[in-house]
Amino acid sequence: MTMTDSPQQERIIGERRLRREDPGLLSGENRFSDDLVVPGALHLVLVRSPHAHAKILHVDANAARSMPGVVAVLTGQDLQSEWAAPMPCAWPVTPDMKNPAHYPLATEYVHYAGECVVAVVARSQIEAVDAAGAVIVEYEELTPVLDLEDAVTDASLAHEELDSNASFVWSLDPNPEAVEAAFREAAVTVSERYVQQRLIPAAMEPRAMVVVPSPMGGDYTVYSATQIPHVLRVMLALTTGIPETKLRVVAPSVGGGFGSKLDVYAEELLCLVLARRLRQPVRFTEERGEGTMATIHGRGQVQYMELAANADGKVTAVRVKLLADMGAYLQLVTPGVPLLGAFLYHGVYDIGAYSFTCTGLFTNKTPTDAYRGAGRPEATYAIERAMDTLARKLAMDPAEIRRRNFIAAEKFPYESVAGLVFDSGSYQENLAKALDRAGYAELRAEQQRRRAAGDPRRLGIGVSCYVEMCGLAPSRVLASLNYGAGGWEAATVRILPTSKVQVVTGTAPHGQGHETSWSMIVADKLGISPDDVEVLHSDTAIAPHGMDTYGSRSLSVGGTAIYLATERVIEKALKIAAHQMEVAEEDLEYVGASFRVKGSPDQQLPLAAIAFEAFTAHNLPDGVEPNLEASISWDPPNFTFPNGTHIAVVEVDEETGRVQLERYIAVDDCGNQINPMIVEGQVHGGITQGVAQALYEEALYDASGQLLNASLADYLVPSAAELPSFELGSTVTPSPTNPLGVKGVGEAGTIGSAPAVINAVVDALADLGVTDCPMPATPERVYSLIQQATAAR
Ligand code: MCN
Repeated sequence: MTMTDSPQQERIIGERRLRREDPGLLSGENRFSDDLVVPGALHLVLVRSPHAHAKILHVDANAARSMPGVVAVLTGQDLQSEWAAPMPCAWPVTPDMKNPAHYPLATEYVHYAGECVVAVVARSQIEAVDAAGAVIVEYEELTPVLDLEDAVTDASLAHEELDSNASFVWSLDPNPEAVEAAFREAAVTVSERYVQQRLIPAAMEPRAMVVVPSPMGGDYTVYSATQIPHVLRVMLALTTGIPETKLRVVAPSVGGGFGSKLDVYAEELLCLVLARRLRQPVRFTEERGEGTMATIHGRGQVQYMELAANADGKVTAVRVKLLADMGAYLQLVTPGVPLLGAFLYHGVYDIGAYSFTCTGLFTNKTPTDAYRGAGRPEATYAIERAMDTLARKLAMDPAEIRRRNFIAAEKFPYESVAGLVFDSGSYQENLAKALDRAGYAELRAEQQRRRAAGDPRRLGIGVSCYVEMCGLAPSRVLASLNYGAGGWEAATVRILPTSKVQVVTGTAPHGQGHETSWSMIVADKLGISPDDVEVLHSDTAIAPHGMDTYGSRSLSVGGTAIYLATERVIEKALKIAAHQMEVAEEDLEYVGASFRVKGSPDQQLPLAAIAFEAFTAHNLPDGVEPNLEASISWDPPNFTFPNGTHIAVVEVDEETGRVQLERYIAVDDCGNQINPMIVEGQVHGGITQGVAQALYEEALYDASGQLLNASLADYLVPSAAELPSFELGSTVTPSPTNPLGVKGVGEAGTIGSAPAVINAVVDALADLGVTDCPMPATPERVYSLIQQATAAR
């Protein structure tokens, strides 16, 4: 049976249903990790390194130990025997990748400002904070490695035991001769350098956790604001030596993550081993300023991007060299982040020759890791900015140069030069719809009018077309990339005796509305109300199998697993119905939550009756087990490839350098949509994060490696007030990768938006001779670009 087998049934998939999660989240009724009341819980506070790079000479904890309420003050040395293994990096991208041992507390050296050095445990938070202030650590300061390009050749080393700052070099160079030939024969080439500044994730809920040991010891419940309860359980077991069966991980309500909670953090490990050692619950909640240094950072790359093209604008080759800032240590998937973009630097264009090399480098800064889009916003930025440069060199309209290079709709499934198979898409249609929605011709006319009139409010129009790979799956492909886990997802669907339905999913939502979406998938298939479907998740005791939520995988992998499990439940119910009605299975059809005899709609048996029969098991056919339940683990055959066109319209004030985002148009193709309202919400949030990178956000360090904007008063996270209403549209090319025909959407907005905005800023100033604008396009930066361009004329 497929979705199209039951046309008479009322469709729930595709409805704009309000998220059932929101009342609890918005009213304060839901409980987040820090809200959990755990009697007797001790409080962990960390003494962190004030230096970017230093040797620890001496720790004096005597005064702190004797302070009121203090239970323990422990150094890295004190806790070293607790660890079965160092902190995990699950993505060793090359066999010779350098990965300096990383323990939750530093022992000999510190490698970034904010690294944990001493754990202070006290009966109250305030007592722990006071005692932490009394710990004296003597350091010998060492030269920090801070600049990514300098790190390549720098005599200083971020890690004293390594012989260079490189962690790995990873290449994808399927046909070097073809690339050489294309550049040799090119009529025009583009050679650009782009900087992906470091970004600080700013989820509404900071990281928080509490570990509760069983009264007799030996079993532990770990509550954490994490995106990955399942992966975390495995990693906690491997790192502490506690058997996995003795660990239950629960992610209560989680207030956003954007990739930053896809990690195994020192504080999670510390709370667990301290609970084991002290036989009491231990909790930790980070302060916002602490989080800006101790939670991973995003991006942090320098990109050298080259295009070869012929005279009519057809791109013949793309060559990329990337420097990727790992920060001080490799966190869970740090080295893999650039690889997630490695296959996509030719974007939506049909290109014959491709070369990509990435060097991962250590610096003495906060470790980087996955941040919304992870590798794909960076790739899209590079190709989309370079395409605009090419258009300018050829005096061609940016939309026209894209049209000439798109992968044609009839070429799907399309085997890319980088070795991927793009599932489906209609890139021309995305562009046409977005241009139409924007009123592109009128915008260009208005731009000319303002230029001719010498209007200081310059208009800029930026186009960006993207494709991404998400739904991180086929486990075999992940194996070929050396990724340390599979890409499947698990689901159980069970119909209870009273015909209410329980869904157990391995996904771990933290703002994506899975309870709503998953209930819609099941309700649509069963012909019941979504209100009768309960969705259970994020607790390894309830959902023991799962690969969690990241990489816009949850719907295309986890949602599909639920769809397939529901199908299996119906298949079992069909057997029972046929037996009860004394007809052949082939003579029955499933419509409106009932099995009915084909051609005799009056002869029917409701699913509710079968659910009760399956429970009493009084009259089941031979060989059919009691209960209506099915569990599956689904491993998709391919990634999904969402795509789209985004257009930003900005006004740049020539007199102040201020950039105002006037309009934002996005046409996205995420295949069939389960809930268009959730899709739009995801796109809104995603666009906002990309606009934030383009215009506002950047982690700034001083020459000694101190983070200068470590508070939300200094680090500019935009609010609704900075943004226009987004104008959204969609194209639907169902993905053949899964039976729902869906592709992910959780990161799409972030991937398309930063290049659209910067292309618009550069477009506004292009007639002055401006060809690039580094991110973020702050008024100061834009103003000085205008001054330099004007002076050079
Ligand atoms: N959806 C749909 N139809 C589609 C595609 C998606 O109805 N064709 C719905 C899904 O059913 C789901 C939601 O959109 O309810 C997102 O689905 P999906 O694209 O599969 O992404 P994930 O659920 O795997 O979410 C991960 C993604 C990532 S990688 C980041 S980062 C991110 C994001 O989601 N972080 C978020 N969105 C976020 N939203 C919030 N509020 N907070 C975060 O931290």
